[in-house]
Amino acid sequence: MQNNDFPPLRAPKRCALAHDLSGVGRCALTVAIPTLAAMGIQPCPAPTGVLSTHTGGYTGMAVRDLSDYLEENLDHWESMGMTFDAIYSGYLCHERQQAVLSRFIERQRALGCKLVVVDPVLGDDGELYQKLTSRTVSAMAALVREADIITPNLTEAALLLGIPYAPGTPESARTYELLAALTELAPCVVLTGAMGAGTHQTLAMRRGDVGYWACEYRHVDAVYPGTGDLFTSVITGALLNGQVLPRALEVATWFVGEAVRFTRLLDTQAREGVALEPLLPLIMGNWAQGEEAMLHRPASSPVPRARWVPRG
Ligand code: PXL
Repeated sequence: MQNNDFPPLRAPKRCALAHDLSGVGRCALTVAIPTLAAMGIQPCPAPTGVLSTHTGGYTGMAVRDLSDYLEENLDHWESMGMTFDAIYSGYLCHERQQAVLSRFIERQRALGCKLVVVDPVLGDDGELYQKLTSRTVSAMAALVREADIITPNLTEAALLLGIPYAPGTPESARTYELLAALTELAPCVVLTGAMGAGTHQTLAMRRGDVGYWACEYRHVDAVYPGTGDLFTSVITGALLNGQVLPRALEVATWFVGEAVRFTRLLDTQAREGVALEPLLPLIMGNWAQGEEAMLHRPASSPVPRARWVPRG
């Protein structure tokens, strides 16, 4: 390799990852680690638990809650003076992990950590994931208050706000109200799975905004677990690479769409998640930290553009 083939000589940014390690059924760490690494970020996993499979669409899985280990892991990092550019959390194996993570976030912020992403992994389609309880919901409702960005789906948004689940988000006045309520929990909200008449959208709003960003995507009639983890991983990687929020929204929406469409063609079991591995080159090579540098290769589908929807 010639010297000038190297990327710019700077150490990769570090992201602490508090998610479970599920061996089969791509989600959590098995999605976040490769995605962030492909985006030029160093993933530092602090597992919340280990499972033989994720809990959606499988039964009888082997599970170990790693709450004690998680605390030791984070304490060890801190005793070495480790600092992180970002902290990104997802699935909690026990509600007591909230206090452990909140303390870690607080101490890392004091050391200069500028980005805390909490994906409040709780459920989908109006249902809590199996094994989670109302105590997990309360713990997550506390943890999101430590975040800079939260990325709920509509089910998780309803659970966090304690309101009934309403599939779809029809007209913009209600969407605005829902996003504004979520920005009272965290300064920035990215909402997935919004549906209106015939359109599917991801949405983003910052606290105090008088509108929100909406990014439309082509619906595919297939549901894969772990797409929320993939989406938030790309959002996190894009923000760490210097992208602005609407661009991060566009790239994450596009990449998840590509993964879903590709996987659909393979005819694999939905519960195995999206076949992410062959698609990683699509988000590689963005070390140049520029708007368009994100997309190393021509996209097979165009990257959607986010639209600003002013308050109605
Ligand atoms: O993708 C979210 C997720 C993460 N981790 C575990 C899960 C799920 C969703 O079902 O079961 C263990």
